[in-house]
Amino acid sequence: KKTLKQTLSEKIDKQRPRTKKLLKEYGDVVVDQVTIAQVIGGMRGIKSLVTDISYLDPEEGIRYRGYTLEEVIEGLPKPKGGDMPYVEGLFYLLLTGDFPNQEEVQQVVDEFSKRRIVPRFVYDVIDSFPTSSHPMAIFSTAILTLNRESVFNRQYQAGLSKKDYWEATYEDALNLLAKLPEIAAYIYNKLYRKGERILSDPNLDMGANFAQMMGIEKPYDDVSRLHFIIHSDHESGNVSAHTGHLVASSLSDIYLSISAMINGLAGPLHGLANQEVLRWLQEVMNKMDNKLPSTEEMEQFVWNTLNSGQVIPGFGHAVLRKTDPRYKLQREFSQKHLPDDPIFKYADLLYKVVPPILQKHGKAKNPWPNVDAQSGVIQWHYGVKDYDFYTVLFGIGRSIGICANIIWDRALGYPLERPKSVTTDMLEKIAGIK
Ligand code: NMX
Ligand code: MLT
Repeated sequence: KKTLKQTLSEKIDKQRPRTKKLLKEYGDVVVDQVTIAQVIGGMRGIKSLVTDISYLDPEEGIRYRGYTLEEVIEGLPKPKGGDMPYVEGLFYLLLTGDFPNQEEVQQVVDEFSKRRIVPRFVYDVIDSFPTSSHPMAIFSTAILTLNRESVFNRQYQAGLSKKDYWEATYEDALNLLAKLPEIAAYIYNKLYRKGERILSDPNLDMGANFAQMMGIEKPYDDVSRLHFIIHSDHESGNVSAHTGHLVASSLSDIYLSISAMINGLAGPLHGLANQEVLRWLQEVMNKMDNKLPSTEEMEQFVWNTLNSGQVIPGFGHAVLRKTDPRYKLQREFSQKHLPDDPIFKYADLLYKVVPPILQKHGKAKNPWPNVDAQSGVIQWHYGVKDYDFYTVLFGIGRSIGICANIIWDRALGYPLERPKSVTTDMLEKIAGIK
């Protein structure tokens, strides 16, 4: 039976000539034009990156390897007794474009299990952080600390050939992904449970193992699987994916690249928004003495936030122009599993109230909720109430997609990323002002 690495190797051999042909024979074909608004405005919309792992349509939302999230969840094998698929199967799909069968998934589960033990020095570094530190800073540092383990670095120093870069990167990626749930749970227990530690079980899949280490009963295994799967990839231009790609393009190893992307994810306009949603909701709940506000009262809270110059976390998007399908999936999950949860009711009220207000406010190009408006609600319900931790969960998921992307970057020989900058003077000349 073929391993994931063998299957991937065949896919890479097939893909390399396609990229080579585009580059050699069609390199001069124009893909996009760039306006001054895009240059000043965070490069919004410029088609300047390539990935086959996922594509984000503004209206429809994300597809992984051409499949909607529903199709991915439907098509991937599920562990016995689970409603959500193996996260390891998603990694197989993102890397190869194929849905694995049960046996192929089990191979990946076993690979992860073998590689999950975290070296002592990583725990020592985590232990040395003050407990008032943000978990994302600890998470990023713990990942960085693992850089000394890099197979890629070792082989590069020994004279690795370019065509083999991806294989060493693949080893690093698996070694890191297998350890992330262990590292995250350790940070959680250190910060919020006085260091009480529940060990992992080598016989469990990633989602179940994470639930076990968090000490949370079913269906938190499915919650974790769903969470990691829907957060894994969002094409290449988002801050975390782009950072991972950029840093890896200088041949920094997986640990340096993933640590860097985690730092981008930790910003409130990106992944940290899921923490911000809960913080904002808690403020509203405190003001309301935990009573559900009326529609008018909620509208007033939203306007107060906007009028004080802040954004409404969990709403808006740089690409999406409709409700995020990741939001919808989590809302459906909440309707099924926690319909009476007070925080869910609050979040649902926001779904009704915020979009028309943002439309009236007239600034946000997309008034609809994004993934972060729901994810914390589910975590809260299952007892993970320390919302500072939520972005770490996002980070585990996102690492899966970015690792898959970096492996392919190396396989296709994508070069160092180095766009060109201009000065304001130059822009004024281009605009005809000077
Ligand atoms: N609340 C208030 N104002 C908003 C919001 C919002 N949710 N979304 C956008 N705007 C404002 C934005 O600040 C900007 O204002 P200004 O002209 O004063 O600079 C204006 O509307 C135009 O912004 P857009 O072009 O619609 O959005 P952009 O592509 O620049 O940014 C986000 C996208 C996601 C950063 C923005 O919508 C936002 O700040 N949302 C809230 C934070 C959030 O939920 N982030 C998570 C995104 C998903 N993720 O996980 O990464
Ligand atoms: C993401 O998942 O990365 C966010 O939705 C942000 C983005 O796509 O820009």
